[in-house]
Amino acid sequence: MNLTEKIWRQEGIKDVARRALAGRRLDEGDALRLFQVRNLHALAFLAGEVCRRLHGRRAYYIVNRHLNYSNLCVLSCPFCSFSRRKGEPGAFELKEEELKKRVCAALARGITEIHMVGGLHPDWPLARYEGLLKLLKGMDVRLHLKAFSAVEILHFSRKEGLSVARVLERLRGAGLDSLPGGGAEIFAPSVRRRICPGKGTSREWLAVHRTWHRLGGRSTATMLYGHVESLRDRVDHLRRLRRLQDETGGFLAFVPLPFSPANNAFSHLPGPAGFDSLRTLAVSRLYLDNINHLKCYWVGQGLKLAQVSLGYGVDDLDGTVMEEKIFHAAGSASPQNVTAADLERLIREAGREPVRRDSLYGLV
Ligand code: V47
Ligand code: SF4
Repeated sequence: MNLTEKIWRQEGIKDVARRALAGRRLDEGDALRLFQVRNLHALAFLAGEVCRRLHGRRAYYIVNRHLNYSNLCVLSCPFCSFSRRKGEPGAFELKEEELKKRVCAALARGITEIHMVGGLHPDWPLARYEGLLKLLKGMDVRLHLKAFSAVEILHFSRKEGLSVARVLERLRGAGLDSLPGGGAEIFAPSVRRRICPGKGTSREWLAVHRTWHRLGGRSTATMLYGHVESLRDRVDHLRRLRRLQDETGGFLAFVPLPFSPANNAFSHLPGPAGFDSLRTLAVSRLYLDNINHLKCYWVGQGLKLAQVSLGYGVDDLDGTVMEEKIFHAAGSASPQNVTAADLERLIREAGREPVRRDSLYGLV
């Protein structure tokens, strides 16, 4: 018996490890057992092997810019440090001219994607969001517009009295290319009631992505972990995503987001340990056998942990991001001026081959 097998036996996961290596689908019980593993090396080996079969030595990054049009929000999720009410200190709404200036500077730095989200704005009509998309597309038709989380889409649909499908069609007509994965949080209703009351159900979040996928669109999925949820809740979240992906195949990547505790109503919680984050990434890689890419969002995880995560099943570090507000409002100390060269160096130092990708994982 080699050392790896010995560790699997010690951890009681030899059968799960064998199934994973044979390319067989793991069930929820398997995922829960993997979440309880104490020796991370056992998971690194397995998730690393699955990642290698999918992507070889390649690890992806994108030259992109995040853009928040406003932080005004009709909700006040207790984990959120970003949102403000009208007139509150720190509240902002970017005028079209300001958005244009930011995107113009980013285009000069070679971005191929804008990732644009905001709070649930109390007043703006759908036409305003259509106008933003048209404005950005007008600056460079090749620019990929990844915008509006499922929760924003639901908000637009309720405010306008339009179906989700109609809202998505109108936004696509204005230039929307893909949906980001925000707002998923944790799907279990008992957790949602505590962390994001009023935000809509998991069914609604999944229905927005299902509708978008049926329209031929692609999207990403997230999970906000490390607050009040249990490991069972995480497994339940992954299960619901895997089921939808079996149905539509529309998710490009999964992005676990670590809860950041500064400046919000959950600041008494510590946030997940690095150990927990690596374990969560590895289990996600092993359980989500139908989502091709696993992204470690370095802004939330920190650059050093993001680099280490490349040994735990991760094949994508997201991008240059340029200006990030949501995690920084919640205490992130990640730098705001990371370049493509920085990301390439991190990836190379981890023994992987850096690949600059576009938004659909084509090579740039
Ligand atoms: O929807 C908010 C989360 C999301 C906190 O799709 C928080 O590729 C941790 O969705 N601590 C926005 N998380 C970011 C996001 C994202 C990021 C990178 C890539 C992609 C992608 C999506 O951040 C929100 C919410 O789920 N969030 N506050 C917090 N205090
Ligand atoms: Fe608003 Fe989103 Fe923050 Fe909740 S997480 S308060 S919906 S911006």
